[in-house]
Amino acid sequence: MARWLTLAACQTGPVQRASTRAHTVARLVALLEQAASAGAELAVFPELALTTFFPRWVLQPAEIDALYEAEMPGPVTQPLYDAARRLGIGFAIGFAERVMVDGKVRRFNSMELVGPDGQRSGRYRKMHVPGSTEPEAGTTVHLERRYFEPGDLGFPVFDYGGTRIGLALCNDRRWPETYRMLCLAGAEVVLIGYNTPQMLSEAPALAHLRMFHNHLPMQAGAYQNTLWIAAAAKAGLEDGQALIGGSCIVAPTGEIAAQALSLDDEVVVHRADLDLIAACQAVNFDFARYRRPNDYGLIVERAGPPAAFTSP
Ligand code: CDT
Repeated sequence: MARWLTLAACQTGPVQRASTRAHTVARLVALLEQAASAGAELAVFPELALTTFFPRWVLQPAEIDALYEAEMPGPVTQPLYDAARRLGIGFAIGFAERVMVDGKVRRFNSMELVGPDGQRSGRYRKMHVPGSTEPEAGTTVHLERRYFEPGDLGFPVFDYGGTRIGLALCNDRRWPETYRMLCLAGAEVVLIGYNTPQMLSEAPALAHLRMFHNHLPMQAGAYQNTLWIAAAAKAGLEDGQALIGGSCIVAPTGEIAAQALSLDDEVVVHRADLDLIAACQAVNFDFARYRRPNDYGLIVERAGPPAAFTSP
């Protein structure tokens, strides 16, 4: 029997620091309603969808806790979970997670997967946390490592009504390991949320490539790992910083099946043919038949210069 899953990438425009969480959640509910009315069964929201991208600032300790969620859902985010149940559509959402573990506060850049029953069905904590803990001269201030520790859950894969779902956040999408780990764990669909600045002061020569470098790894990751990908940006001018859009749904062929046109709240929907995964595997990526992990040689972390060549 043919297998289909209709995916929605729910891009948001900026979430300014002055916005209330309740106002932002109402925007997300409206996007979820649009996605459901277009027939979507599973939607993805951006990374840190509930707040401004606060790692662009050095904040005072007293300001920080208000930007994290101590529980999901909490009283303010509950309407989103209620909407999922009412509409019969699941979603994944990025948020700043604060948890107490053994009496110690831990903070992660996380994503939650919620089922069409409005119940939590998975959690991921961002593995590739970019930036620094302190502003560094000559670079765009990007302090994710000040506010989040790297994830401790690996790349889990979750069952979503018979489809295997993986999650990833922003910088993760640039790393081949993300897709390969999820693929090896059996993922069929990867949901990604991101906040990507348009300009990096340390690399003006790359400025015109920001969108290319957004789509390139997702298209390659989808193709080489036979995955569907739905990726949602937080876009537009947020608290003075321009964020790229380009939210999209990518097929296992590497093609972009649908893409956002604005830098604002926008829903992109595509009915994903899950059988395309097997077709792509049969053509090029029959891992069991052709992949040779035992023969690839010694894996050396950060290998030094190559040894002088000697003929055998
Ligand atoms: N949020 C996030 O991971 N953003 C990064 C920008 C890093 S710039 C130091 C990204 O890869 O888009």
